[in-house]
Amino acid sequence: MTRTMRLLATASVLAVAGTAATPAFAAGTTAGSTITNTVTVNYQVGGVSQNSVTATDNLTVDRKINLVVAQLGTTTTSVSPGQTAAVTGFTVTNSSNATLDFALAVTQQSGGTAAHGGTDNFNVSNIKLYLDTNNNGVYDAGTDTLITYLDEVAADATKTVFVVSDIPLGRSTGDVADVRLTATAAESGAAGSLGITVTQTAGANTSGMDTVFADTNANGNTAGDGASFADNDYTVLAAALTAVKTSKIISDPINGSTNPKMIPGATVEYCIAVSNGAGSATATSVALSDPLPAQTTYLSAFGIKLNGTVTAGACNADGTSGGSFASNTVSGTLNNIAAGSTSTMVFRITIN
Ligand SMILES: [Ca+2]
Ligand SMILES: [Ca+2]
Ligand SMILES: [Ca+2]
Ligand SMILES: [Ca+2]
Repeated sequence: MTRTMRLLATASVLAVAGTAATPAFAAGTTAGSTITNTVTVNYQVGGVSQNSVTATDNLTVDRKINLVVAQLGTTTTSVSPGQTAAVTGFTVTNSSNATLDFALAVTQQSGGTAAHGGTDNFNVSNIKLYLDTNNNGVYDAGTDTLITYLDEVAADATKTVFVVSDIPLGRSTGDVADVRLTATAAESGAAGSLGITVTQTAGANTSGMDTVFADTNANGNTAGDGASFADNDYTVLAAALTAVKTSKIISDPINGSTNPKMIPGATVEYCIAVSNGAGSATATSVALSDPLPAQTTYLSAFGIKLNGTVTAGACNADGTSGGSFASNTVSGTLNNIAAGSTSTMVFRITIN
């Protein structure tokens, strides 16, 4: 062969047949899968094509463990003191190239900056985790499933986990409780049970499926530990009710309504003014109960006036009749009291 012919032959006989690995997921080729790459060598002798020669390489794709826990939504959960089943949430994304289980744990912060900027100053109680079973991003009692871990999460899948807890009574507006959800990669094991915690392969690459932790240090996390956490929080919006009870003399049997005095037989008007602080939650079902002293007698002719107003600290005569008198006790339920508002209950007695 001439040099030119030899170069042409060299170029033409090396047809390489490769099986390109096509990533099935953003997380990459599925762990444990085999990539087979075969080369075919064609050649001639004396101008006659000979049987080709092939060579094959098989490699096993290793497992890259990556997961990200993030807070669900962008705002704190506003809660009332004593509220039960208060919901905050997280997403858990399996960015690994394998199906995994995830162990879940909730921890509470003590002090420090909460997820939305306030300072954590209380803990919630009765914490439960629920999976967003119907995938609508909202906690649905009776539909979403109580869980302690995430089972069989496919590569690239994201699960929404709700933290449902109770808020203690007695907290004030602006109090914050931060909760942290930590997910730890576990072997998928059997469906319906939590596998053992995933461990990294130590030392050199093996011919089998090795495991590498690829989780990062984003948002205060520790890189390369096969776990991820995020924080979310509850912020209290309480009502700030105050009550002021006043009395004024209306008349007496001697002076009538002109400079009346608090003598026996005198008529006295009581006013209970209930105020809700500015920036507070609306107070509902505001029920008043006022047992009368033995030295007084309820004046049924006047009755009970509810939902009146106050001007400069003095109760106005503008309520509407309602309430009840039973067992020597005056009772009434006021309309909802919004932030910065005041409402009254007014009744009269005579002095025995
Ligand atoms: Ca706390
Ligand atoms: Ca749901
Ligand atoms: Ca499992
Ligand atoms: Ca980590």
